[in-house]
Amino acid sequence: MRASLRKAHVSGAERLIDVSCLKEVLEEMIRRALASYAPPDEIHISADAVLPDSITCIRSLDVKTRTSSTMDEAHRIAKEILGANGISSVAVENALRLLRSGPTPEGTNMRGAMIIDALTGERMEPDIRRGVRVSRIDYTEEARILLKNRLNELGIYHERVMDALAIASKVIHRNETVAELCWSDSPDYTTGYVASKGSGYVRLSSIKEEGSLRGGRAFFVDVKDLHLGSYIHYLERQPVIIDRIGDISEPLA
Ligand code: WAQ
Ligand code: MG
Repeated sequence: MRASLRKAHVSGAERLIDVSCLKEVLEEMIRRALASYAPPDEIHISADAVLPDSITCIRSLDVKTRTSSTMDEAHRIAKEILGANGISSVAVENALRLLRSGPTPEGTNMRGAMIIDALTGERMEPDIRRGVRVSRIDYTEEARILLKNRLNELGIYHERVMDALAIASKVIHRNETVAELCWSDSPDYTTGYVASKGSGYVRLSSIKEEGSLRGGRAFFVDVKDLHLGSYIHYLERQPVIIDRIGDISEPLA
């Protein structure tokens, strides 16, 4: 599902489900579109069949939570983790700047993500207004329930955490991805994350100003051995199911 207001993206969601749940999930998609921070004037919902044999099963990334009291502190932690993963400071600064100002040339949000060269900081996605939209990703029913219960136990459950962990786990699973940086475009959701193979999914509170409408995603890639077309095809088209849940740690101050 994707919803927009005056052509600007306001909400989206992706599922990979058994056809028997289609009606229920389509209703859920409409509920979500209508619950976005701005009431959309366009909603697109599409459903297509995938071959069961083409599905890859993966484990979700381990989850940690780092609590910051200021945006500077959250950005410092983000830089530290991204730097430790070998992402150059020019690439990190570029991503932070674009996510703060709105990644399209008009300074609005994209429907998808930026792909950024981890060394040069250059953008590589073919359409810098749309970005690359990760799709065909979901949890098995058992994994979804397990994760939801665990997040609830730790007091960090939010529908956004479930969705974002699924996206990050799919993105990081692919070898060309070095790390991801993300925060929401919703003005009232100020927790974002950095994800990588080494660090797992690290939630960072206060990563954006309360009230800011700007958000997005940056996938940092290693361009050595990168075939952009097949990388994007994996993100957008390869069906991936999370059937095992990684460790979820208690929030750290
Ligand atoms: N594929 C690629 N990019 C996407 C996708 C997707 N499937 N969905 C959203 N984006 C991009 C798009 O530019 C959005 O404007 C931006 O990301 C933010 O999307 O653990 O809610 O759905 O508490 O607003 C992080 C959760 C929440 C942190 C992120 O993102 C936590 C969130 P939103
Ligand atoms: Mg949003």
